[in-house]
Amino acid sequence: KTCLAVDIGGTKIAAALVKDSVIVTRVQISTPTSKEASALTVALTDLLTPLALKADHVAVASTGIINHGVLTALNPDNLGGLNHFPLHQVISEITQLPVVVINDAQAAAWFEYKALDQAVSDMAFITVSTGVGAGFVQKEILNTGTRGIAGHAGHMLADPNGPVCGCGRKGCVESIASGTAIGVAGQPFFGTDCDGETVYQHLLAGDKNAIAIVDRSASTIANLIADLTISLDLDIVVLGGSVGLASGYLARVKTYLERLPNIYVPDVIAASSGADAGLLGVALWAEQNIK
Ligand code: BMX
Ligand code: ZN
Repeated sequence: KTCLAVDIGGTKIAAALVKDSVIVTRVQISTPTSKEASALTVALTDLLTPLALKADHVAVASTGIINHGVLTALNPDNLGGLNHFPLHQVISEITQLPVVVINDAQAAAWFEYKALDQAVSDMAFITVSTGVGAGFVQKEILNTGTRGIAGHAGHMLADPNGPVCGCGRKGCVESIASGTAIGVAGQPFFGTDCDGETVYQHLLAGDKNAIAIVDRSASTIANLIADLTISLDLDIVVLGGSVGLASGYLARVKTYLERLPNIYVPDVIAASSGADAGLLGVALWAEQNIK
């Protein structure tokens, strides 16, 4: 069977034909920055129509809360303000194929879990990217949540005096640690065009302000890992996303974790499949869950 896998993120939408867990064809576009649902429908139609002809079913991983196929943004800022979209219905109409949809970080968690080379019962995957997402495997089962919310650990409290998050709560992990937040924190030092990558370039050049901003992100993620470990009894945490996989970031997270008592410190490893974990994970998920 050939799966048309789709990964809808805050900055890019990727689509691929996947056969036996191998990507055969892969295409990518920028996520429309419009809060009009029609912009996303048009983009998906152009992207998916040609690929659907070669597929047996469709597996979609998307940023946002996926509640029975409907996408609701927890942080609408990550989707250009779009906060409600009937993803399952729209993609069914475009492709005329069976469709499954789950959250992007949940999908990536499933791929990373299956890719582990040791027997593990409980793991968390954390992506630090446009936002901060997570997916939990508990007793060998991916927790997608009754309402699709499970895993949204990027919106746990990191600092009650922190910035207001796009979700409306003050001081979420995401509002401090995400690539977007790193970029915003860098603007007073590096100009209004500054994004996460700009800060990272300054960090690599030894800039003190950039180091402080990335360290704040890394220590926030270390505390999140500790909180998840003590609440979910984790064997291992896998860290991914463009920031999570950036040079030296994981080492910084580990430095902060090592200051904590042992019981809070799981094994922490880098994601094995960088940018494709969502695509491959949701394709694997569909094998078991397509109706
Ligand atoms: C946000 C939230 C999560 C998502 C996470 C990572 C929205 C639109 N998204 O916390 O559902 O998993 O970002 O998303 O509310 P990414 O776009 O950074 O991969
Ligand atoms: Zn939030």
